[in-house]
Amino acid sequence: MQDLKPGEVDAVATEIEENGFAIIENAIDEDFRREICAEIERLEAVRPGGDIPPAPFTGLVTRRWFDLLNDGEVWQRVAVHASVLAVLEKVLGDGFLLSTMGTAVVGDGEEAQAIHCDDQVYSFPRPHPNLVCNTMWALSDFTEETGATRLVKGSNRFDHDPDFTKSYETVPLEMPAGSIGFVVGSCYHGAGANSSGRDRSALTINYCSGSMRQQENLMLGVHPGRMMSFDPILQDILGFKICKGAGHVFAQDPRLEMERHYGDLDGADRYLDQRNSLHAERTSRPDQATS
Ligand SMILES: O=C(O)CCC(=O)C(=O)O
Repeated sequence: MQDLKPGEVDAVATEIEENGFAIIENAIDEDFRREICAEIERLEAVRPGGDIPPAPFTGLVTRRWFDLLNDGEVWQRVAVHASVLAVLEKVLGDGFLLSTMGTAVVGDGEEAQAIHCDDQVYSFPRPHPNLVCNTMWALSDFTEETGATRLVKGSNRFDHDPDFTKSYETVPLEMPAGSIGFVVGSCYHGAGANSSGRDRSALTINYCSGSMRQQENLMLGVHPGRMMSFDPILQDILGFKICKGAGHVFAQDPRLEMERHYGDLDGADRYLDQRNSLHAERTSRPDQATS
């Protein structure tokens, strides 16, 4: 798709502020969508079943792969989708960060996830400024039947976090494959139940304000030499851009020292050769060891 124009970016950001969520249709070009789906198939082959064991909150038949910046190059492009970043700048302010990237491939028969907020991890009293904004990438159609994300409209303005034991009146984030949905961190939501007989294939690419700690330890999980090979925009949102004085090395852009420190490395990380073979140990799935 064409990047959103400034007026369109403002309209999406306003809708997020009003309702807690918004959708951009046709945000993922068909070739890009297929490339991401092929990469998910590759992950299924090398780390079967996802990177975390089945659990009630994250799903019993939902496959979630993480640490994606150590996988195919396509994830580096997913993280910096131009229209997404333009909207996030309005929602989270200058200096926002990539917080965590994961897949959310909800399998047939999955029950609805508990209603929660993505910024609950920070335990800030509400109301508070926007701390988090999640983006849901629909790689297949999001319908009630496939398990479209359920949302409580306007809950981003509530003065308390949701109670996991309660049920809420929700609306489904229905959108065709190729769309991206934004869900601000204070909006009550959860993945829907999937009774469609097929997967609901999606990504959750989550961003936070520059003053918050990232949920995934991206700065430690990726080899510094590899990070130095990334697009500067991706480096910025990993935490290399100074945000209101925070994040410096010698009071300068940290990339200056990173270049001196790691610049002679070619970005190769020998650990990556054995990373997939540790999958069974990480997920306690000894029957699924791969090489
Ligand atoms: O997959 C979805 O629809 C929502 C995912 C979500 O809210 C979560 O995993 O925290």
